[in-house]
Amino acid sequence: MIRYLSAGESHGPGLSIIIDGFPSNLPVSKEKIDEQLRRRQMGYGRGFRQKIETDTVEVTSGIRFGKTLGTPITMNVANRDFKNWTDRMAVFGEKPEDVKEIYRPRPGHADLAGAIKYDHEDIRNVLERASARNTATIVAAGALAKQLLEQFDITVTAHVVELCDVKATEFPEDLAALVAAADESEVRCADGAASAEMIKRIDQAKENGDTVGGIFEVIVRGCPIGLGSYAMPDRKLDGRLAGALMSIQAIKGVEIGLGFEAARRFGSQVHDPIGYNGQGYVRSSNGAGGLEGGVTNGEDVVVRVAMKPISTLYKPLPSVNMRTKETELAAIERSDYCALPAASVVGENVVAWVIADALIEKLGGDSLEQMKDNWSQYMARVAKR
Ligand code: EPS
Repeated sequence: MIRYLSAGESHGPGLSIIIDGFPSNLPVSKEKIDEQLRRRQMGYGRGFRQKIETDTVEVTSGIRFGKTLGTPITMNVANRDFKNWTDRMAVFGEKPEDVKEIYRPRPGHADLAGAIKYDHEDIRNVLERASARNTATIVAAGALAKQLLEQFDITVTAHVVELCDVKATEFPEDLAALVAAADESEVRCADGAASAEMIKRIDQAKENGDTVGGIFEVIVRGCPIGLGSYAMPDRKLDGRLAGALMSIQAIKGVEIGLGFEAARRFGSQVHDPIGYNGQGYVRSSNGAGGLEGGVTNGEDVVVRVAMKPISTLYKPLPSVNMRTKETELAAIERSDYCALPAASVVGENVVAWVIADALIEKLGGDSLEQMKDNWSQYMARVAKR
């Protein structure tokens, strides 16, 4: 089992994550972690903040000479913007007299419930941690997970399939071509025509002081049969994926394979016939999205994730001043118009984390060498069935 604890405020000194349970002797590239952090910062529709930040990771434990030790790994990502917030976000000292407090919660944000739950007058105390800035640490963890999965030829990729009312309809079937096309697109959408339309929708939102969300798809290729389990609800891999993805800021829905569409069809149009090709079991379709009974079935794991539009609106919705109880417009915090392309990168890394967790659970092993031995043995058994 791998686990992590993360910490950090959006405009505080920085973000941290401590990871426990990674096997020893895994070669780790800092560049590959920084690359995922860089991808997370990209995308059309981001606000001014990304011009300030160039996220990179500083590792302060758990890695020696480029390999994991099997001990807790600590990673830190500095907030470059903190230098502009040293008075308002000071860790110690008195609150400055002129500090601008926030009393008007934004509909859709954690502002209202958070301020009541934790007894904060100044909503900044809530939004700093609720902020999607924190996804930088999750991505750093996912980037590490990806490096473990690479050792077993398991790849995780993501692309945007819908943005507001625009749907991608034509994208390459070949995975490498799909990824290349998504990488080319400013909205990470592999359908060129839809991409252009999506950009227009973001411009429209920006002009109207509004925001847009959408749907991205994550594809895991190379998963062996047998990750996760049907034996206990909390061991089901589909539940674990959905839980992890739903924990990303602004995510409101997750579907696996056909997802909600399966509910509209007869069973014969949903389930994937089983064949045998002399080497293993094969399917002629993948409506299950690679998961049956909470266990991987050897097909691609396919997950689609819905992100709501960001809740900070430059043309704000009505809210209530929590001090005076008067109806006022919600507060405006500097924000993005659309963070869907970034969310797809976050989702990709979160899925990598969950799959790595399931792989470690399946193969056991305190070291990479033990994992590889167990992999060979398991794959040999699978081949005999
Ligand atoms: C966010 C608001 C914006 C985003 C931020 C998430 O930050 P700021 O208020 O500093 O402009 O840019 O996302 C990031 C900083 C990031 O790195 O993803 C929010 O309110 O959630």
